[in-house]
Amino acid sequence: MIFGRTERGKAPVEPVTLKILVAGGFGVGKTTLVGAVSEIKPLRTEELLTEAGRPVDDTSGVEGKHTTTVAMDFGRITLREDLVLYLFGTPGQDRFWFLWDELATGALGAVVLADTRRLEDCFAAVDYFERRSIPFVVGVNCFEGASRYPVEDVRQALDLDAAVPVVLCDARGRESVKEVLIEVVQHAMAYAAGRRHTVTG
Ligand SMILES: Nc1nc2c(ncn2[C@@H]2O[C@H](COP(=O)(O)OP(=O)(O)OP(=O)(O)O)[C@@H](O)[C@H]2O)c(=O)[nH]1
Ligand SMILES: [Mg+2]
Repeated sequence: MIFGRTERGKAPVEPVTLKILVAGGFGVGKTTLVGAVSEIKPLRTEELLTEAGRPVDDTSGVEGKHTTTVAMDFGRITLREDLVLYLFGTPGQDRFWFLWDELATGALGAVVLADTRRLEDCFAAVDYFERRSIPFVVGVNCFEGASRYPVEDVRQALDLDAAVPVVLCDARGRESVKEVLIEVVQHAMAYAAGRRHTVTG
């Protein structure tokens, strides 16, 4: 393709499709992230947060939040002509943990979204991917009003391996989210190549 013109006679490329999970604690911006980049109308499974859920659904920091994901988010983005990502956003609340194994099946990699005001909320997601050897990157969703920390401080606080990329992002921004996704794909590829090397070498 040159400036929008398809070269004649060239067979269309069958894109590689990869599954990426978007995980992290309650209200950290997972649904927002999938919605910001998806080129199809994202499938959402949002339910209203209710008065009954108030004691367990801690919305401090995201007071404008009225809904929560109860099963998953689904979106799609074409990163390159030959590379399509299917994005699966997980539910953030602990009571939906039973869905995670289903969602994680076949995932190439994951984004763990973090909010520096509630960093501990993403421990469980980090732990989940570490245990299953699913490569992940940490995306620090920079909410206004939250203090900015150097990525190395976040890495230390989460006790991450030096190889795990930590990137600052805005879950509402398409370009910012695309950068995070490119990082996940690159990290997952490097991880897979490293494993092949270990197995064959
Ligand atoms: N200021 C700001 N608000 C954001 C950002 N990302 C998300 N929000 C807001 O924060 C709230 C939570 O976003 P969601 O995308 O629903 O979070 P979630 O992680 O999917 O939440 P659960 O599914 O309930 O775990 C929403 O009201 C968003 O509009 C951000 O980068 N900055
Ligand atoms: Mg959600």
